Amino acid sequence: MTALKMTISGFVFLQILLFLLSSFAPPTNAQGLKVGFYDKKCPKAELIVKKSVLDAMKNDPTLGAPLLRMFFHDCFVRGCEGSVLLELKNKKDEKNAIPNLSLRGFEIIDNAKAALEKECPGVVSCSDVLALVARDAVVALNGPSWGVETGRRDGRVTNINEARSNLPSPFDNITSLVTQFKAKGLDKKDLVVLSGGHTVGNGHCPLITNRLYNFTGKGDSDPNLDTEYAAALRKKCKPTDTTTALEMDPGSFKTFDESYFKLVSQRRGLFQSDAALLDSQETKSYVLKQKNSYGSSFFKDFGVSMVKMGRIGVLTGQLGEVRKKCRMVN
Ligand code: HEM
Ligand SMILES: *[C@@H]1O[C@H](CO)[C@@H](O)[C@H](O)[C@H]1NC(C)=O
Ligand SMILES: *[C@@H]1O[C@H](CO)[C@@H](O)[C@H](O)[C@H]1NC(C)=O
Ligand SMILES: CC(=O)N[C@H]1CO[C@H](CO)[C@@H](O)[C@@H]1O
Repeated sequence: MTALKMTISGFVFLQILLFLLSSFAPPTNAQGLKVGFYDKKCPKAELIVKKSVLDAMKNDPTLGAPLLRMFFHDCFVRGCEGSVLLELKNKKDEKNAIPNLSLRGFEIIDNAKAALEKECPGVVSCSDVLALVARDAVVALNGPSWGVETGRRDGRVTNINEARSNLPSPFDNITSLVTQFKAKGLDKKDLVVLSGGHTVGNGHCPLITNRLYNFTGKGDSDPNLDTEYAAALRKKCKPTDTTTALEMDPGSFKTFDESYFKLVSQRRGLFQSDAALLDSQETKSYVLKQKNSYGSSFFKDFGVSMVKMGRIGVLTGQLGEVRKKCRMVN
């Protein structure tokens, strides 16, 4: 009898504790997100987006990489609320910030959005289009698929300085990368997993000239860069070259696979920020575990971390708006 009483009072205590905990937990708008948010409101939404991506990539498969990167840039600046798409007359928008360098594929977002507006006007946000496009681009590059949470609404602000201060730089060290990801609610595992996005696409010479020439002022190259690879890169990038594109994952730049981790483990990551993943125990051990496709968990991990990244600073419910055109606020 007393045992039963104890159990009941223990149960009630637990309930009260849970209630208190839940009422003190910080409100996260991400609770308004769910997979299949448009299933009833616009059943064809995901199909329409997928078609736009596939049509565009059929003509130009290299669009997959910048479309994936676009979502990362959107989420890290003000959250995943479509600010990366906005254009200001004075050009002081995120698009014109230095880190954008080579963002492209905005017309694919416009096409998808136009098709969505025809099907169900005013329903599907531009920020959700970015999230869906990122997944569809990865799938089209033979990478993993994942259930994309939707239900985001669009922000009304874009600011060139916020892109400068919120996007990690290719020159960043591990401490700085970890801190910047942490500030967005992402941990070391997310950092190393999402860096795997560099299995596709290009970087440009000026981002690595420092690694190739006079790294410490003694006419040397970055000791964290494989010497043979450095020599090959010097052939492509003369010291003053500002335009040449470099495959981040040579030979498989159009295929989303785990070869990025193999390269990083061989000290052939393109940027200092890629090489830096060998400088913390946790990220290093992940890199070493993924470098062989056999037993790699990268595909599964990537979907999990992309969903997590997609929750950064979202606007849901009555917040923000659903833009009619992605380049401007309503
Ligand atoms: C960890 C911090 C990161 C840094 C410092 C970084 C930096 C960069 C830089 C400098 C470029 C080359 C831009 C150019 O020269 O045109 C690039 C390209 C790219 N990044 Fe990242 N990135 C990071 C994380 C990510 C994440 C999280 C993703 C996506 C999950 C991503 C996806 C890409 C893709 C796909 C490209 C190729 C774009 C193209 O081919 O146009 N990056 N990144
Ligand atoms: C990493 O970078 C930060 C910011 O640039 C700098 O303050 C710090 O000294 C660097 N840490 C190491 C270990 O180099
Ligand atoms: C390398 O850097 C050192 C120190 O900054 C400088 O004195 C020297 O002129 C540089 N060499 C070249 C080839 O740029
Ligand atoms: C796509 C895009 O808008 N790129 C811009 C990036 O920023 C530079 C200036 O730093 C602009 O010239 C580009 O047009």
